[in-house]
Amino acid sequence: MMSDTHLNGAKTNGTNISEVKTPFLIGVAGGTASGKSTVCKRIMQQLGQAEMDHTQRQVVCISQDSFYRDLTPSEKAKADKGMFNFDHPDAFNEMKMLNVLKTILAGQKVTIECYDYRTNALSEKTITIYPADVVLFEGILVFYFQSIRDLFHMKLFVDTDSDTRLARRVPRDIKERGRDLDHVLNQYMTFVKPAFDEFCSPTKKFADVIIPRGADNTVAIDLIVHHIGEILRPGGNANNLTPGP
Ligand code: UZR
Ligand code: MG
Repeated sequence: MMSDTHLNGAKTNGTNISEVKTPFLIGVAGGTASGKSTVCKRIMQQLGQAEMDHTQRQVVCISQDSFYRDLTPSEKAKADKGMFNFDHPDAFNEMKMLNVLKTILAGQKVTIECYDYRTNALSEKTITIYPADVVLFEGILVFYFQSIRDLFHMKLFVDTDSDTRLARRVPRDIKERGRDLDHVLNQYMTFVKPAFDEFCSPTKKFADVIIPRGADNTVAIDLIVHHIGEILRPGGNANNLTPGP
């Protein structure tokens, strides 16, 4: 949603608020293992920001994984057996997402907890997001919640075939997330696939840009990067965005 207000409305009540850096907030949704994180990484790399110190980085990326809610002991026991549905909207803390994104849009620094897939819980590790010109927020359900969806200035949906996604998800869960094959396939058929069809896939309609084939789609990424580059350019729109709606 890129209304005139975002692009032009640098003043409220006669006060120039352009000193407050309101980032351009981009939502990146798509099914599991569609390549959301890679698309975000490519966008950051192409903008030449990835290697920069994060205190001065103009483009930062955060993941919806950081907003899984705390599980009750019985939910935790289910999760350990692969019987908790992490692909359902109820698994997320909507208020926390909303508060953090609003803080970011207000140009303030925030600290975000990182998620540990091996323990199915937030870890001790945190990252601090400093005021940035562009913030990418990626996750399976970032367009599901209307309150969150309404905050984005631009919405991207990474659209990768489900067989490709499954072929990526299996080795990733085994290698990086410490699972065995039976567990991964069982979880996929029980929770991941039905939840994708019910909650994630329908949010494609909210996207401004749909990226087929994910990170392989260099043309789409180039176009997006070009647009972001325009925003970051001195005198570009990043200097006069109003805080999110
Ligand atoms: P991406 N997920 C886990 O596997 N374990 C957890 O503790 C938390 C989440 C999975 C979740 C979803 N599903 O499919 C995936 N399950 O992380 C989303 N089961 O992450 O978009 O990177 O694939
Ligand atoms: Mg991911």
